[in-house]
Amino acid sequence: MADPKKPAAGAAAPTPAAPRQNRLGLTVVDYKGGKTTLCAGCGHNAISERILEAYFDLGVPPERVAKFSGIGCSSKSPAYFMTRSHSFNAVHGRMPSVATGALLANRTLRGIGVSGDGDTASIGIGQFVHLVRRNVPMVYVIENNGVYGLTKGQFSATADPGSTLKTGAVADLPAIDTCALAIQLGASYVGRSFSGDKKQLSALLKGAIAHRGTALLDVLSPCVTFNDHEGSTKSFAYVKEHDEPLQEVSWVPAFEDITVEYDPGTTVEVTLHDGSRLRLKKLEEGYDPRDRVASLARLLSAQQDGDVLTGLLYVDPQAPTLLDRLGLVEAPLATLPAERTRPPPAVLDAINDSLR
Ligand SMILES: Cc1ncc(C[n+]2csc(CCOP(=O)(O)OP(=O)(O)O)c2C)c(N)n1
Ligand code: SF4
Ligand SMILES: [Mg+2]
Repeated sequence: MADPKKPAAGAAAPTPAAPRQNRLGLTVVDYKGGKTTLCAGCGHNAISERILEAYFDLGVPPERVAKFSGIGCSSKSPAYFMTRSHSFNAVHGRMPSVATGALLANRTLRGIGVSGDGDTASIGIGQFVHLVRRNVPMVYVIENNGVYGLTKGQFSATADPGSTLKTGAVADLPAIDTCALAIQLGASYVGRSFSGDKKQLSALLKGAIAHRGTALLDVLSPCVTFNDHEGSTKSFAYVKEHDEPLQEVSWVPAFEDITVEYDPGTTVEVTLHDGSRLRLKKLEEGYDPRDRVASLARLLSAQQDGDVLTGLLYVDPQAPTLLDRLGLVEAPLATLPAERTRPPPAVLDAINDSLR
């Protein structure tokens, strides 16, 4: 008897389904990067996948995106998504100043920084805090594994006190919570997620891309080679067991009106600057991500209990960005001709006269 799953002899082979296209007519292949050289199972690889899918789904032209990073396994990640975008692999801990300069020079670029917990919270903390307090318009992803993966697993400044290395060394200093720090400094979009939580991370990334100021995402991303053992608080097992989601995050882009099912009494909706919406179904009674003081209090109490609070922790869609504060012209500075950047003689004469 003929096998019903096989085409009959002489029949044409079925045509494979055409790949899904986004609103620009591009397929996900147009958003791919180089082949990863990171360890198999490294959390950073999953984050790269979520990032490229988010830009694809939102229909952002890859050529309009500028990727920035420092040094570390995490900072190698921009090579593994969106080859067609601009990219700058900076010095260890110095990505924020490079990104700030580039985004000031060309305000039409959509910036994304990918950094590590060492790159951001250890060597780069001085640069990080100023990027956040300036509200530089960009997405900033910290791939947080609690160690310096690239240099063989020493503790970083986000390692929780009491956690151990494979060697048995115990972390004895207080951990820096980059989300609490960012909220305290006036950050305008702050979330925490886990590389293994596809749905939550995708929604938070899309919200971050649509946000107009600094959108900080601290993403727990286990280092399978140096920090995925029993004494670690950044291992797959620990995060799965202690993950405390604040809400279920749904994302509605400005260009698509999808009806998301939700229960009115338990949902908060945040409209971002471009008209897209984040719908947050509260799992926790009374949590409002627009309340800065409450978000800090929740973070500190979760920390005390050894829980990993995930979700959208804080958002202020209207906070002025660095570009607003500087009153930058709409045209990118990099494209302005000399006549527009050089003051005319009459202006210089007036300044000189005023100093006489
Ligand atoms: C100025 C400077 N100091 C030290 C180093 C060595 N170094 C390279 S990567 C790294 C830590 C990276 O850790 P993290 O940012 O957490 O990235 P991961 O590898 O864990 O993803 C260090 C200390 C360096 N490259 N440059
Ligand atoms: S050493 Fe750790 S952080 Fe680096 S690629 Fe391997 S698993 Fe990832
Ligand atoms: Mg690290």
